[in-house]
Amino acid sequence: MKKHSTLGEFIINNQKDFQGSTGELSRLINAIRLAAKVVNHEVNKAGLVDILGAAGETNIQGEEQQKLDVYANDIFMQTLTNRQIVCGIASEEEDDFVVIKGNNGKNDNKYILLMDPLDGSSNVDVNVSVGTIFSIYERVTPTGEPVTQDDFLQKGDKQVAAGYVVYGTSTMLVYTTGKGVNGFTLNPAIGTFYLSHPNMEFPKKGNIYSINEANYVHFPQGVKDYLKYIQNQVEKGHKYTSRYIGSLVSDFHRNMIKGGIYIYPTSTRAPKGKLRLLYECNPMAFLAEQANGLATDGYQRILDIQPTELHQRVPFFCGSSSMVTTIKELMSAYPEDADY
Ligand code: AHM
Ligand code: MG
Repeated sequence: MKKHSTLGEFIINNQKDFQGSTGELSRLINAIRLAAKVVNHEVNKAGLVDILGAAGETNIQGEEQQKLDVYANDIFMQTLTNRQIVCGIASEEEDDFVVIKGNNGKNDNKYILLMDPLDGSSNVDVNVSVGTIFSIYERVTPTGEPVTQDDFLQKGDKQVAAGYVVYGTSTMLVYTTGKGVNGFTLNPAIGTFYLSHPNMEFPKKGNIYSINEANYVHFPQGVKDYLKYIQNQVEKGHKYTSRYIGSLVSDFHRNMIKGGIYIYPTSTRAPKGKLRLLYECNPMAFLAEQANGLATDGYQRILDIQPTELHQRVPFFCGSSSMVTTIKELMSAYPEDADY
């Protein structure tokens, strides 16, 4: 692969890695690439909201302004539906999954997609990075039939591809098809993503921990023990640092590059955690494992969890392998259902 290949070239070159490939997955990633560019354009204009009008208001052209997370959802939904490349979509913004019907009422596509179209969207108002997260599976029900809940409630281990777009100081699309993780940076002048971060990997050890420490008193004892362990290590001269953007995609992205752990545990306030298994934790866990990292719910590998609901929440511990292993060991001193 030459150094500065574009995402389009990369997708074509990698298609041959999949035996018997029909190009369906390539077309799907291409559609995500297109939708990401459209959403990026709109996210970039968010700072002009005072001039163009806030969500719910009418702008000078007389158009109703949409909230950005609703807008992002519509763009991804429309792009994937118009191109007829998936047979079903589940989204954080939709109560139930959506069945995509083909032109003649029949849909022969084999993939379903789950997404969080704009994660961390409360950060938009203050000009902080947000992201799109996506997860792709092959359907398990017969081709041609309308998809059912069974197609969406698959273990994360069955993912065919997953990735995210981070709308940051640069916009990047990072994804895996199970053969490592690659990152592409958008050149906004020409609207092209270039391979900028080939074979991304979490450093085995890291010194960044990302957690909303304001919830400390509500955390399980194992998490409190880990934070105490970090403080003791700092006292001994180890360099740990706390970094928390409050935007999962951005926190994950930084930790993957620099080495670190992201933690969103259960708490007395959020007994099941906050993050969603199907379209936040599973895709991030797949990426993490493909990048030599680990992801657990504190006790169990995220990708082994059998989902029971579309919008299910799980605690999430994800990042550099040695950090995740340490916190898992500390968690194992307490039963999973312990009162704290
Ligand atoms: P959202 O899907 O409503 O945007 O919430 C998910 C976000 C994550 O991006 C972020 O890591 C987390 O919520 C922050 O939560 P908190 O403000 O409780 O620390
Ligand atoms: Mg979210």
